[in-house]
Amino acid sequence: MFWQIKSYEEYQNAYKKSLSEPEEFWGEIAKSFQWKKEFDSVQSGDFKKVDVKWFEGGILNITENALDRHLEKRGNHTALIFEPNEENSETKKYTFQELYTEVCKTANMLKSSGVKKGDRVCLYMSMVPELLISLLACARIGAVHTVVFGGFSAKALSDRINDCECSLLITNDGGFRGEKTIPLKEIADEALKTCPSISKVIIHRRTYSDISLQNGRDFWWHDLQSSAASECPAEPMQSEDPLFILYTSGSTGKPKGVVHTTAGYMVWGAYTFRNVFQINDKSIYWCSADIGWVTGHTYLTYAPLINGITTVMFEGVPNYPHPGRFWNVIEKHKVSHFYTAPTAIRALMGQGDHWVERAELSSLKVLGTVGEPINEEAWIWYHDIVGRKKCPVVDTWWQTETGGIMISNLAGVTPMKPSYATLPLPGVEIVLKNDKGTDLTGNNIEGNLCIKRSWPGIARTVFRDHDRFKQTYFSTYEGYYFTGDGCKKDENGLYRITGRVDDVINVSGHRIGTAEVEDAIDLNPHVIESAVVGYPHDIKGQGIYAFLICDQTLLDQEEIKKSILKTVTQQIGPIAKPDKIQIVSGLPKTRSGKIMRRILRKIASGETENLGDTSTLLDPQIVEELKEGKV
Ligand code: 7RM
Repeated sequence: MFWQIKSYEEYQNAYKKSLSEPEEFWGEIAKSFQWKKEFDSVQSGDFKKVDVKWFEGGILNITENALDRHLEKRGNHTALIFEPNEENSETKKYTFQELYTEVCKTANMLKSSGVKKGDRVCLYMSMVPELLISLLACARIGAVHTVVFGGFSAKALSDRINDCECSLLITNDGGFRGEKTIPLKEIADEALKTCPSISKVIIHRRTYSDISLQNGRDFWWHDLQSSAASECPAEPMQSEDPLFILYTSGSTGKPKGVVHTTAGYMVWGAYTFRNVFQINDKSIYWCSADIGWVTGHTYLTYAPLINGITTVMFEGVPNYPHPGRFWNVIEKHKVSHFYTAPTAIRALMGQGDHWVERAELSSLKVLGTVGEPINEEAWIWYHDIVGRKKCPVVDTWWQTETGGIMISNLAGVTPMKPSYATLPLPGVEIVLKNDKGTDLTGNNIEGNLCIKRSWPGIARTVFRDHDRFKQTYFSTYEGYYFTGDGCKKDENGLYRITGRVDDVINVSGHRIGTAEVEDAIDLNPHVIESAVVGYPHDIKGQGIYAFLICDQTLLDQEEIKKSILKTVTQQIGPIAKPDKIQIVSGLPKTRSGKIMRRILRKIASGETENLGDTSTLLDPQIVEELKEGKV
């Protein structure tokens, strides 16, 4: 592809041009994709009005770019390799031609189930090929997919379905995840008790678990899909038609339904993928993320297929049936490009080098990380032990809202530095600001990470709540997209993301809002008040620490704690369970009643000195109790 950057100099030129002549720069790149009708204008709108549009006037379908476009020359090339949970059961492979047929059949199944362009379809599934196929099938007919991670609870699922009024749900009977079987259909049944918009459920059979089917509502995938026609014309979509909604947590309120549109997302994902990973036609690429998160959307599903390369999908978990599983998968499928999260790297690092060393990993060319800051020790282990010092490591910073990678080195092309995401991609104009909103300039600075201009992949809105979109991302610093992350710039101008500066906790690369966890905990009848903060955790990056004021009806603290964990699991899911719970008699509040989270964060981190100014507290004594408190 002419837009693949091959040297540091080319990177510098591309970066400069992307800012000085953005229309020409992105216009040329976008033309290399397949359009039913080419766009009339490249970009309009800005971050003041928050009305960004890309490639207006264009008509396309993203699945024609991911599938049809490759059929003639690469129809027999492997598009998807599925590696099941059980190490010894059979892997499944799909060529581009086979994947195309499956997507068309599934699209026809959705159509005959009544799904129309613009309808929202919820996917609550485990990591099986049919999940990836379902995403593409929705896109094929212009339905908007909204994937809910299979680890979320019935309540979390129904909240999401109701927020965007999905008409159809696709799920599995159950999902395999390591030693566990997740009863997806059972959880979905519970959720659907409060989801009036859902009129049909399609169940893909995976675990053969015993489930009940509701007459007239529930249908088996294999009954409907096998008889569907194997050609399905791709729905003509406007560039700015919505492609998907994905819920993500912020510092306040319920998770937001982030909306991505078609053309800009496609161009951004494909462009960043090829350049960051430096793939070629023979690349075999494995992204270990679950499709329930944005990484699984952009870099497991869309970007690799649009680039016509093989994507590997793994159903299981890193340590099942043993801590060498990841490395065995790489060996088995001759993976050349591997993309995972720091939390997995840290967990596997702790299992000892022999698990890595006994696998034959010579196929590896590039290693990537995403989701949270990677500490230097984990970076070096990944580079030296997994990559045998031969593979560049790309540390890719981005967010659900950015659609694709924003800051990263380009593998083997631009400089790398342990724990640094390094340099912005073309089109990404970074500004670091202090809390007062002043731009910080030069090198050796640290501030709040903002982006000054729009790029093709940015989310366009929060579903049916554009004000919240504006408020959340564009009101802290007017005219700028504020990421919620802190960032350092070193003496050479390389960027290092330091973590969230808002009330979002990053647990194993999963974003969890403290307010969301507090709201869940507060539903427990024993709880009077709660405050939740993050604290450093060796494996997860951050852990969840809850301070609770409880009533006196349950005297056994262990009972209370158990009950809290149950409440959180019911309201959100096991991923939001606090790692530590401290029951307290009061919280550090100012006279105006605001909880001083700064103090709680320090106490949760085990920092009991230098708590800063506590004189404004209503009851400074409480700090002493918290410091001494038992967890
Ligand atoms: C892709 C994804 C976004 C948040 C983001 C950061 C953190 C992601 C990195 C990172 C340091 C990285 N989307 N984050 N990548 N921090 N270095 N390379 O994770 O919406 O789920 O999370 O994740 O705090 O704001 S996300």
